[in-house]
Amino acid sequence: MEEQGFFYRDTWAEVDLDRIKANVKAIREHLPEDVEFIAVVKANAYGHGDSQTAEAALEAGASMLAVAFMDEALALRKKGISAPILVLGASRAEDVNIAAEEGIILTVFQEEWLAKACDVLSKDASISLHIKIDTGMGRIGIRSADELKSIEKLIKEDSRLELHGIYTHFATADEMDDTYFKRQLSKFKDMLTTLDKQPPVVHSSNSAAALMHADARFNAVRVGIAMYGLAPSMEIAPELPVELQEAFSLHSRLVHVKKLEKGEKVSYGATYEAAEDIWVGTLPIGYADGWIRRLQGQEVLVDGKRSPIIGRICMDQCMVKLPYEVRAGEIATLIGEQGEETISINEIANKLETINYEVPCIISSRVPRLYKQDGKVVELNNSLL
Ligand code: PMH
Repeated sequence: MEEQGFFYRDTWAEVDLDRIKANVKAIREHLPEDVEFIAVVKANAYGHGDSQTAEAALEAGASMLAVAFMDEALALRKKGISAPILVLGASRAEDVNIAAEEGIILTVFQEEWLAKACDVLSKDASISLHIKIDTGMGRIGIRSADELKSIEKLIKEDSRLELHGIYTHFATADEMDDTYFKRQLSKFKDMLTTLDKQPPVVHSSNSAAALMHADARFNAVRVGIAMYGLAPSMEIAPELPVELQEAFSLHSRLVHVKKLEKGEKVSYGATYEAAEDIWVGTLPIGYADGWIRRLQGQEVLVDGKRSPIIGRICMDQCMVKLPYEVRAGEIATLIGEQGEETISINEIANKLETINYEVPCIISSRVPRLYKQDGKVVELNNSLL
């Protein structure tokens, strides 16, 4: 058995935990002290690594974690994370005992679900719940005051259930026009007034709202994207009150370098033809790593220079046009800084006509993650070995 976490391929992602901590601290400083920071670490912490990000965020001032579904919460428990974890998405009522055993907080948004969960829950078990209100996102959540009252009553009547929180989610907090946002906020406030008693944790804000809308903070915020150093949208990026630093970078090494003569072709379909004699490098990264075929033409940094990907991107490899002859073994930076140049996650998102959230999420688990803290590598995670 090899040393765990080692990797044998010349492609890896780096996650700068100091930057995640700096982002959490910068956001925290912008919030009143009594507002709890819920670190959103779903989807393997937006591709950054769930437990590593969770630990960094908790150290920097987060007090709670949020994930999308129970498996993600259980994965964090397995990795020794003992902080409160809220499951934001739907869980199966049949699974409440597992959540109860592991101290995982579930989201409730249906009366029938709650009734079933009560049936299933062991006599001596107890579980904390957050009620989700749908104020206009149209995804999951209670939509009427009557249903909210019934759910509150059911929870109050069962001593095994603790109403720990209530929340909603905004659809347009990352836009400058706040008309729809205000409508959602006012609906949430109305729903809160129908409660007999407000639970300890009331939250509505994602990164955008936490940073841009002081009136929507209540006593906790759920921060994802900003913690990773990314702006929630290009529209509000120039308006953000805090300085954020991208924590994720992606690197590979040239495994082969050759000179192509004018007229020679590259990759599947032989669609690229050298217009003159050129130097070409091969990188061991491809669409199975999340470096998808749409990234053909995107530049990578080699020797601090921008070098475009030429020809079709293959499953595990792609080719770049080098500025001049470069030794095999040189590092190619696909996302991040090299010399004077930077390729940001936003540049990749732009090329893919998508949002920055999607970029680190799609870099597949086949790409090992290397964690840096205080300028040193502190952990390697290779999901394959
Ligand atoms: N709360 C909920 C319920 C979420 O779904 C998300 C992100 C967040 C908080 C954090 O948002 P932020 O990253 O903008 O700070 N959810 C998603 C999603 O479902 N698709 O993209 C982001």
